[in-house]
Amino acid sequence: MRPRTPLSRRLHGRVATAATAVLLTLAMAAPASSRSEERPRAYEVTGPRTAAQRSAVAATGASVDAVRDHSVVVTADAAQAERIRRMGYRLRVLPGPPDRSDGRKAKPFDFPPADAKYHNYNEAMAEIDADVAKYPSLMSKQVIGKSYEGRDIVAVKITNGAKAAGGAAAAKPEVLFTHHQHAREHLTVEMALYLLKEFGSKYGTDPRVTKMVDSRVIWVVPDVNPDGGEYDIATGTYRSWRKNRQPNTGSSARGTDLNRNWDYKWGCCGGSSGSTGSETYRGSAPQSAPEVKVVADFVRSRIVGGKQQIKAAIDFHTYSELVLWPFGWTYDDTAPGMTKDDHDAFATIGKSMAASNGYTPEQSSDLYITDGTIDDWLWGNQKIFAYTFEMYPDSSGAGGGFYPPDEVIDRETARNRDAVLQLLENADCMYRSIGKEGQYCR
Ligand code: 3K0
Ligand code: ZN
Repeated sequence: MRPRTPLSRRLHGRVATAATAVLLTLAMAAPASSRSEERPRAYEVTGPRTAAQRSAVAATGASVDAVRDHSVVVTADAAQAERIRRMGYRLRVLPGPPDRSDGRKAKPFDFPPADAKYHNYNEAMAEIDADVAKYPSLMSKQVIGKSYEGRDIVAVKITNGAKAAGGAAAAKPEVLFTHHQHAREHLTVEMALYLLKEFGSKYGTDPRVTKMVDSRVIWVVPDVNPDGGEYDIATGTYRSWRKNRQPNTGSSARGTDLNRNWDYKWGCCGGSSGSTGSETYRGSAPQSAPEVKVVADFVRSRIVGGKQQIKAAIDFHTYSELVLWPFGWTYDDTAPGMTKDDHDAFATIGKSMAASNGYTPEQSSDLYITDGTIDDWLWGNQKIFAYTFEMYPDSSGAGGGFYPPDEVIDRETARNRDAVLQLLENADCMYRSIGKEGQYCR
């Protein structure tokens, strides 16, 4: 394994503070339904220190939601919690999602009143349509397929001359931004809406934005998991839902973890679960989740003349403030399909992006082993330099975990502006970052 910044430094500030404890206590006022025994619950697990120990915790089928120097936060059902306990670790139940009702009732399928600035599915689609209507020469929208429950999954194309089919746009390096694979990670949809606004409104005045919109094709898929997202907010009380909403044959448990369902080393390595009830259920087969198939087909459709046009990508998640790169299926830095030069280019640009947004850069498997993730597929199968950004907050405490208050949306989306521009600027030759443009890009 490559040398790493000491964990204690990387995790500076991630340990719960007294203020956090107060907030957590207040948040205990969450309705009983979110704390019921049948539902998975959030736990702090004290003891795991190494990636191997964290992978063993994840292999129970719990999702590992945050990593600290000698503990993790997981979402686990009772059986998974018991297995983790039997490993000798101490578990502490964490409060359920916060109550943001402000004492008022939320509309069905809407965010609670105190988080009204978040966009539900219809609001996000309306915002996208408004942006496309406002910047018709820069943006166009495509419906690339449907979710399990029949919602449109859309891709927005941003480039000067976006309406032109092929032609001038065909030669431009393409970059993909995907959002909201995990239902409860709503801040990622706001990130997508920010990108549309930024590229539309700053074109012609901001030189970096203008240059990228002129010379790249930017694809934004704002909502990969609309069914899961809507389910998460349907009752006015956050449900902490992660997966999609597809039924599973022979089981009452619904949902596939989309980020374990991609067709590369699917289920290979103990980084996902074969149990339908698990938070990291990998699905019945690679791409068995319609949402994954839709996005994968879209990516494959960008192979023109035998060449994949998409050169780089970011898949946005929350939380932990991380910049991650592949592979997740192995601890090794280099592996079949990942040369030293590939790894060095990933790491160099990953670290540079992290320097701008203050996130922690590392290989995905430094956290824990995963398999069937989008990044491993995008790189392993399509040779697209794919990163995962885990957005704000850095810990499960004061920042609100998966549910940061809507006051942070503007700050935490704009925080990634420079990193996104850096990726776009590097996309024509990622190997330039390691001084090997001549070898790889001529
Ligand atoms: O590539 C990765 O390591 C993905 C990390 C991601 C996941 O799918 O486990 N973390 S999250 O579920 O907490 N957003
Ligand atoms: Zn996620």
